[in-house]
Amino acid sequence: MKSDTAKTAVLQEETRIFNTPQWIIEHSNSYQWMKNKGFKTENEMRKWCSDNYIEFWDEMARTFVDWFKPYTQILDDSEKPHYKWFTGGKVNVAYNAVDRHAHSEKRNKVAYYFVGEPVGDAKAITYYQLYREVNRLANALKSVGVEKGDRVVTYLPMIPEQPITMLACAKIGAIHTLVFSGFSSGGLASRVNDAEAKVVVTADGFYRRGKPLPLKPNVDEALKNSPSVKKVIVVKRTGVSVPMTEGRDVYYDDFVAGQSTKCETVPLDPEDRLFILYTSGTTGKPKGIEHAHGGYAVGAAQTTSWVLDVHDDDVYWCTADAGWITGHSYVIYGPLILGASSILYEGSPDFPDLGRWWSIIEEYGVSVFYSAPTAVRMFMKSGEEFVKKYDLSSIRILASVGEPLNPEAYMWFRKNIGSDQAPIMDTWWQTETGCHVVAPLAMTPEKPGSVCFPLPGMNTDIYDEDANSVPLGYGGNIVQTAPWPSMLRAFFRDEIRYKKEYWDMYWQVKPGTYLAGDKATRDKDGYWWIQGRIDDVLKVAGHRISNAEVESAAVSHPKVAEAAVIGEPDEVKGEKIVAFIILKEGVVEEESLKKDISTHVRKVLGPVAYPDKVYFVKDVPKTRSGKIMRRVIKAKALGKDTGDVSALSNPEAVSSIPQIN
Ligand code: 6R9
Repeated sequence: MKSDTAKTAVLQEETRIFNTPQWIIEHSNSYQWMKNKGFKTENEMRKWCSDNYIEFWDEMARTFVDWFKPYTQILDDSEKPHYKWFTGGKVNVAYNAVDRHAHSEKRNKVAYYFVGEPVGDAKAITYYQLYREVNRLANALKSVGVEKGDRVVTYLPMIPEQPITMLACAKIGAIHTLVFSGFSSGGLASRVNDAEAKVVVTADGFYRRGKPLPLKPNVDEALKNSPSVKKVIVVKRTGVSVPMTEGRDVYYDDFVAGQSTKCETVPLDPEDRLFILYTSGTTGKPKGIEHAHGGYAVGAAQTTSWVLDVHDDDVYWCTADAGWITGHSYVIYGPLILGASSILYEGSPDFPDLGRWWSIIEEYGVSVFYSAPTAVRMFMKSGEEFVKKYDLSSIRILASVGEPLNPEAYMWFRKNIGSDQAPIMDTWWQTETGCHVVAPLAMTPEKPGSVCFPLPGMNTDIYDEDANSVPLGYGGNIVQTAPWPSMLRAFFRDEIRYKKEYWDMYWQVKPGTYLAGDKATRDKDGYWWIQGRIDDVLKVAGHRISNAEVESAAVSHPKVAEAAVIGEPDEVKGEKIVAFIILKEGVVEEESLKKDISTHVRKVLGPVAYPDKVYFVKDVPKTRSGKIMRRVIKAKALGKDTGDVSALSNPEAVSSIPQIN
């Protein structure tokens, strides 16, 4: 293997540090654990937990999860790269998320405050009510022949039937596969067919920006060639009339009518699959990532407690759609396993106006709020007017996921939503990792834009191409050097790709090293900075430059709301930096401003990062979870085929990207 001479260097050192107020630190779950164990410093604790990860995860597995039968082995690594956790035990995530609370003093505690998009359409669902609904649906699914290991696809908006369906599947050992309700029929069809789903659960329609939109017709279109599907269950959400196929389609209310509110929860092997979640690869068909009941439950619950610091008396809100891994781990399983009260919001952040989210925080007294950089930048773009109208003083902890939270966005989020005191948990992780991997804890002094350090129990490192850990001040590939409980178990029916994508890279040198597919650097203090996907990294005049860093520098220009950066092939420099810029509201597009933005980036990062070309655009293509699709932008800008765009939330944005060559 060729040695990696062109390591990514840190171009800009962040000097600002924010310390969390002492009362928030002392109140935090991770700090209390640290004190009980007698660790003196955060570093000492993080290091001990990762060095002794098997002992650590054993304690976490016993703390956060109830086992029908105790496991006899914590980790079985005899079949790398397929690891097994908690072998010999029996478990079910649905028991942990619902049954046990419904039979404890929490039975009348609110599990979800459902907030529909139409203002005033809201209801609270207690753990006991959730338990009864899950049981009814589980019985109904059994009645149509759904068995352990069968796949059930949901194609639903963010309504209570979403978690109910997931939990009903888990309860009987069926495997759920969520497909974003924003996906087209083509995206749905490929997932239904790859998973060979027996049942699809959907809704007649959903509300988006005040309008009821139909959903069921997409399902009919998608299922034209899906022989595996025997039943389609349709939740009445908007009441629009939809075609129903005789014998196949049934309304949800009719489906569960008359079913018992009691249903046995099946004790499962911890490795039995809980879900398959498809993530879009850069090429080819989407990858079906498999997660297992036991380890996933431990990782999701432990990080909801330690990183998001959710307590029993919190009202917690993660704005992610359930169809994204963030929704699985931090809207559904993590908070439910802890027995927390969460908000489940159906609609968009800007309906009826940009104050909707803030009004919900005020009304319900939300204390832990988990969102994404794309949302923060959207609010930044339109100013503080709507934020100022609401009392957000209930917020104690903020968190972010999905893309780098640019320092500028960090500052805005902290000041305007966090009352200038709440720490921001910028959490780096993936569908594949199942739970947070690199993130601050409440006690961590934060640098804006940094995801801080690998979490306790994680063995995360940055390698060069020869599997050497890079020194401070340099960057390389993010790797996991040891397994962790909530790790992916396999690709659904694609062993070759599973090995190729994650394990082959370092197999010869260090077998069992997981390649995450992202680049990161560590600064001189050891703080981690995510540089973006390996494929998105720019190579300018021999220097590797992260798109994330250039984008953050552009966003720190006072007139810029959002930036997407790509490389254009250049005979001299290898690549030229091209920036697509969304300006803040009210800013006039002037030629001179383009130069001004490039000069600003040069001032922040140095001459090598100078954007040669700047274009103003109205929007950039993004995934449903708010990730900028640089692959698509680059293809469009260079006049190439944009490939599969089924995962985009705003396909129309593609046409606003100009061809540049
Ligand atoms: C949870 C999730 C994973 C990819 C990941 C990385 C990017 C996620 C990030 C982040 C910078 C963060 N990513 N969190 N980049 N800072 N805090 O997003 O899962 O949809 O599978 O995407 O998202 O590139 O590799 P998933």
